Amino acid sequence: DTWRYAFEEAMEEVQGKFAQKFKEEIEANSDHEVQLFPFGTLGESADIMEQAQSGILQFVDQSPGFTGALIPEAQVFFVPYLLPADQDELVEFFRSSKTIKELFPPLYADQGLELLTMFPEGEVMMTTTNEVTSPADLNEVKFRVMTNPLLVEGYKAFGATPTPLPWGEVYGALQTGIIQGQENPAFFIESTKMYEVTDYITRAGHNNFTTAVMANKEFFDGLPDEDKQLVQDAIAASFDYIVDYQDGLTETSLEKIKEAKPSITITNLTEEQRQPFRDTADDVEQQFLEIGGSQAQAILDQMKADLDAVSGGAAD
Ligand code: 6CS
Repeated sequence: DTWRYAFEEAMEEVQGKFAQKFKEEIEANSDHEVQLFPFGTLGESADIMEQAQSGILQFVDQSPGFTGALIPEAQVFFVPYLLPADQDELVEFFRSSKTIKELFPPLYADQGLELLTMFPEGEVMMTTTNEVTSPADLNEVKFRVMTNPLLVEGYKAFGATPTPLPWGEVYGALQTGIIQGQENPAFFIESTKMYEVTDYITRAGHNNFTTAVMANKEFFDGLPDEDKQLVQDAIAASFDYIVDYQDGLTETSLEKIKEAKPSITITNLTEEQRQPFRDTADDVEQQFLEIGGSQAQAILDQMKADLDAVSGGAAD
């Protein structure tokens, strides 16, 4: 039989690399086949999510940036400066997090989804048509965000005018001047040529891009135990693979961008310049508690406990 798996990126981008590894593992260890559907083949992120919920797809990769509209608790990933900047700590968090392994699965199950894993895709950077070194520079900047209410609040707090859009509309909207900024990890800015339609890349260190892989729950529940194990083993192997794959990816992607567009300005904000962005975190966290669903407080508390555990208790 054939299992259908759709994701939000191209075949050679991070989600595509993960999916290719998953396919390879499943096909090497069973008679199942996995058919991959990269971005654009079945629609936008919201479309592939619907298809996975209805069982047309068996697997889907959708990022909390979009899932937050469906599962409000998933918006926790948009409290700025919550995830650690240190890569080892970050990976350890994703490996060990009780929030991800125990608290989120029932919330995804309520939406007909078996949450299989979450993994990081890299430090998020702003790309804009004007230079940004402070929240004042974002004043009047129409800034594209994924369709997630807390991201809207976060960019309001950063001083911008947030504009939620599906991914497919972003390049054109920048090109025609409908928006003047967006955020994404460096590999994605490079592969999707965002640098062609913006002139400044700003690193405020406010977040890392989180994504999630899920199965249709009815499909997964109906699998024999050995196939459930097969899927879980393939996911674990793909997680290890994608962490290794991303080693050094941010820096090589920034180098490629500089080569393709020597006039680009890449600014890594100093701690002092980051402070006013950082100062918004408490308010955004407060808003998460208001709009993050009935489990918001429990999710936030557990997330902080998980983060404390990987930072040796130093984080707040
Ligand atoms: O910004 C977005 O919408 C997209 N960014 C990434 C890194 N992956 C998929 C998502 O659709």
